[in-house]
Amino acid sequence: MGYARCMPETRPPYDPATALLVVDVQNDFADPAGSLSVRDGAAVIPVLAAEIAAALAAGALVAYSQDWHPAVTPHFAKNGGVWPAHCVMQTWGAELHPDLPVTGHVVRKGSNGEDGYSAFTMRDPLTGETIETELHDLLRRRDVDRVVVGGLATDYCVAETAIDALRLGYATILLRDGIRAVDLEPGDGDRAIERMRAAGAVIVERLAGAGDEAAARSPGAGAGSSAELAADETGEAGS
Ligand code: VGL
Ligand code: ZN
Repeated sequence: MGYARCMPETRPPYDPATALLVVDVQNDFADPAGSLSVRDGAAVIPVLAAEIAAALAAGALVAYSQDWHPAVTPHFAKNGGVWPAHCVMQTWGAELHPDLPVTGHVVRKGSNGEDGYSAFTMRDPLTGETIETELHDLLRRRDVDRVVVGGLATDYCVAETAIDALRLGYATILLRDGIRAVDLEPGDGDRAIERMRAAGAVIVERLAGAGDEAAARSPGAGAGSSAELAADETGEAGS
């Protein structure tokens, strides 16, 4: 999908038909003391805070996902799954990080023992059945046709959310500065970004705060105006 098709120059980065999806910015992933802490995970918070402010200012919807597991679930290694216990409902680890501004709907996933990687769908690990969360309905009711995705972790919940969004027909923009990877195997995060790109996601550094903070931190790497972004990304998206 070409950038021009999903974001014509006449369309601003955020508008009322766009939703910013903030994936799993929870203590267990974002805090170094969390049980499944993602290296540098808290670095997504200021980036996403700026995106949230820009989205709200433009009348875009902001929705948050929250991994929300029972204490015993086939998702956890001790119960036959693959992960250390994390984001157990009603515990500190499951709380959204205290520095994250939360203004919008929170979608919880995994509470009935599902593997809830995507904010849109959960998979019952025993039956293999796919179960929808309320997110697609929520976006449809608001006539959202485009989503912007950031959060944790690049190689699991962010990737599954972005790929589900594309499958459901949403133009999908990934905020590369607003994601971090678990990297169980080195390179997993980069491979996940390539999977999202191949599925049709448009990859940008960020949409908000570009040209000031971003440019100051890494000269030349910060995204410029949205027109400049459009030019960059038309080539990068490869259509
Ligand atoms: C996640 C592993 C297990 C994530 C959730 O939020 O990326 N990763 N559960
Ligand atoms: Zn989980």
